[in-house]
Amino acid sequence: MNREYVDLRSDTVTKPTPSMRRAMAEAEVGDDVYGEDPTLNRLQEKAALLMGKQASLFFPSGTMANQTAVKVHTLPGQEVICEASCHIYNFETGTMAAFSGVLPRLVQGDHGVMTPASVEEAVRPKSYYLAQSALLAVENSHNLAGGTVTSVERCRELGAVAKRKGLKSHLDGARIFNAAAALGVEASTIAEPFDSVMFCISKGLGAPAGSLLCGSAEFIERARSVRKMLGGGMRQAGILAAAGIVALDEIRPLLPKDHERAKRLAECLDASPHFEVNLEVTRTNIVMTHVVPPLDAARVADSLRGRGILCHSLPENAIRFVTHHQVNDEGIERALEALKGPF
Ligand code: TLP
Repeated sequence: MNREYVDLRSDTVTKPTPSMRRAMAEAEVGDDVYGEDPTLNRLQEKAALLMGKQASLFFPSGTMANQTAVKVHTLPGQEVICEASCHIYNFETGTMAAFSGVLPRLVQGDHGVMTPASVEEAVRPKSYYLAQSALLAVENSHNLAGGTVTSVERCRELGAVAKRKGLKSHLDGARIFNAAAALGVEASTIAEPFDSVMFCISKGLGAPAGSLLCGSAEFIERARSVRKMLGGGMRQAGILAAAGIVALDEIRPLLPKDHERAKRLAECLDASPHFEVNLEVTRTNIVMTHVVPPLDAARVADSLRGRGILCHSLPENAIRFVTHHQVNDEGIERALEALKGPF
């Protein structure tokens, strides 16, 4: 990618820092399929501690970790209750159906946030002829809704409904540290009501690859065999884990700065006649903007590319901008200049 671009397509575009590269080069490694990679074991211990769970397991991607959780928590023919615009259903290529043989039961959230009542309503009554509800999946922060955050209280209420109704619960916390920074709490407080949680080191934290699935020791043992089934046992993966440890130590504290930059972008966009942003729910590093017709989101994104700014246009005339530690204040100002148009 040309150095001149300000890349706001996603926080997944972040490249390893020199400090990560050094840690990767020097990492002590072993065969993780034998459980013998000391650096990977260190990352897994750290992840479990940060999430307040007994154990954790390293995966090459968030998708594999999420779908492993679905597989472990469900049986074929059962249902997963999830928010209508969640990643696990919309962007993971139908894996819950293809791999776990389960049905999604969608609940419409308010900017991605479900109510306990709507979840309770979606739970199927016990019956031999109905697909049985097995799992509640929550996403925090919520990507497609614009990086929106579910409060700690709401997480507790959702976890409580799942428990009361006999469902397992999983948190897609790909960006849980963004949610934690926005809420001013520890990530473990957000994860506490859920049986399992997945977080990514490859997004705003900036590591080159990897996600951690965390839960009880028994859950993680079952997840280990599902991961192997998927070909996700990676041998000397300590090379990647080393970058993940640096990401957690050095980049995690920078997330509030990404949020400030996203806020500046959101406020300027909303002040423009061409864009609308819900400023109230824009609290993390994702800015979802509605493009005001007759302007067309895809055309605007194309035109921005021509001016060195990369972003994603989405259905419903929306554009997503994602801030991360490799776009500084100057990058944001360049984006704002380009966003003045004309388009
Ligand atoms: N999100 C990506 C794209 O897939 C949309 C992005 O650019 O934001 N959960 C959530 C909430 C995610 O946002 C993502 C990736 C995943 C899971 C999957 O992670 P990966 O890409 O590692 O499989």
